[in-house]
Amino acid sequence: MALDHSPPVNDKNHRLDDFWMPFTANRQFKARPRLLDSADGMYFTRDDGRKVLDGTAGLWCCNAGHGRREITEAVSRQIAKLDFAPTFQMGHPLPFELASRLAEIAPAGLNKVFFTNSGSESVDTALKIALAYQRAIGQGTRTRLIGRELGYHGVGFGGISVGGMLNNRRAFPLQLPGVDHLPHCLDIARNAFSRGLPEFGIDKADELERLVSLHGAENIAAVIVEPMSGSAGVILPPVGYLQRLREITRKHGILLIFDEVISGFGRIGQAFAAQRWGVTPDLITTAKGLTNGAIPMGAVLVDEQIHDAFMQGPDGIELFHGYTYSGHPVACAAALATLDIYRRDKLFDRAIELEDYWQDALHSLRDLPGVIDIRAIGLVGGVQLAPSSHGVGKRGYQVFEQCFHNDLMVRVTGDTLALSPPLIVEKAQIDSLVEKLADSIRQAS
Ligand code: PXG
Ligand code: PLP
Repeated sequence: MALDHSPPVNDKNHRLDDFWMPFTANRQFKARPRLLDSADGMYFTRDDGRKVLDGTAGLWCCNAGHGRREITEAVSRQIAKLDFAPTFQMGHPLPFELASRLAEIAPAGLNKVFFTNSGSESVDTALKIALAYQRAIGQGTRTRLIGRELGYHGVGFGGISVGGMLNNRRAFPLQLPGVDHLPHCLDIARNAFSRGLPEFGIDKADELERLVSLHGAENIAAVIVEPMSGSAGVILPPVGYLQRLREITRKHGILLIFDEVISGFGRIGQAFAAQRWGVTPDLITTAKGLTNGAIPMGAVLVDEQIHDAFMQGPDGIELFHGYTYSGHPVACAAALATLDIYRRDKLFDRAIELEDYWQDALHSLRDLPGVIDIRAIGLVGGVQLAPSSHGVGKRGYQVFEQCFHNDLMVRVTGDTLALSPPLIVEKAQIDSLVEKLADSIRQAS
């Protein structure tokens, strides 16, 4: 008779216990859960039936709003037709079609596409392509990577190494070697309550020259920045800053990577922030809005000259990198349907059309208790509060909870409330969002 080695069956009711939630205060959440049940358009519906206005496009991803029938149907059709197909030494039509569609909306030249499953994977992929490219062109000493303080580039070891958010790094001190950081561009003393891009801070880009003088350009592979920092609380690039970074990187043969996981797909009023601000990087990382959040997928857009440098060597695999699910058929179907909606409904234009209205609405909060800065552009905004006497982040979290109580979903990072509604938002919903946020700030103060 075989011995039974199976572990004892859990006898507790583990309804909420067993899911170790990401980036969550698990114990607080499980004591007072916030559960969502369904979603449609601009609203989530909670498990108790209450409707919650989505002020954040989920986690910055549902740019076309929730429950888009075209996406649901495309996904259903595709999963029934071809649930999976390998893309290693094999193929199926959809990722080729999707890559061409992305190349059409990408900045000129960035027309080669590598598929991933998330923003974190896109970042790792872009960093690896940058390193491998430098070797491919005989610049193998270029191994250093440069990120920026307060940057967020996902949670892979590459991403946290070039990222600059302390809490995402401090428990994992062994990171990639050879990484430096530019200073961040948050300067409330000089730029508080700016409308649009802040005036002061172009000089922060000159720090790159200092790093070049320190290490030698011949040792630096790439610089990665978010054109607009999302996670750290909507930190906008000072006027001229991105142009300056581009000039310095180009002068020294350093690749420039824009991490557009949040800023991509219309958030700033163009397909990519690169286009809105007229600066073309060498690589762009994306995810989130690519599939409207419906199915996980990311993509790296690569300048064709970089891609072509890999296509020069002897026959064989040019880049030893890829994911089982790179170009997954169901994700591709979701992305193609999403791009159709963006184009048909001209959703990228909406962040421009609504920009003034959005800024006026957010700036109306400036005299509320504790508000020390408001930053807004396109359809994204940050409202920064002074920390309370109980410590950094406490007041922000209180307002976040109060917002949810008032049926509004926002994001909080430290004491900054971040807002990024779906691009389908109407003016009346902007009014409602700002009113709920104002009430929540008052109630929490
Ligand atoms: N780069 C950037 C610029 C991001 O914003 C990632 C990479 C990582 O993507 P994935 O798909 O691996 O999560 C991101 C993701 C928030 C928040 O509200 C931001 C992100 C994810 C979750 C929450 O701050 N950004
Ligand atoms: N770990 C093991 C044991 C694997 O076999 C694989 C892929 O085959 C991976 C990790 C990587 O998984 P993915 O390709 O989904 O990133």
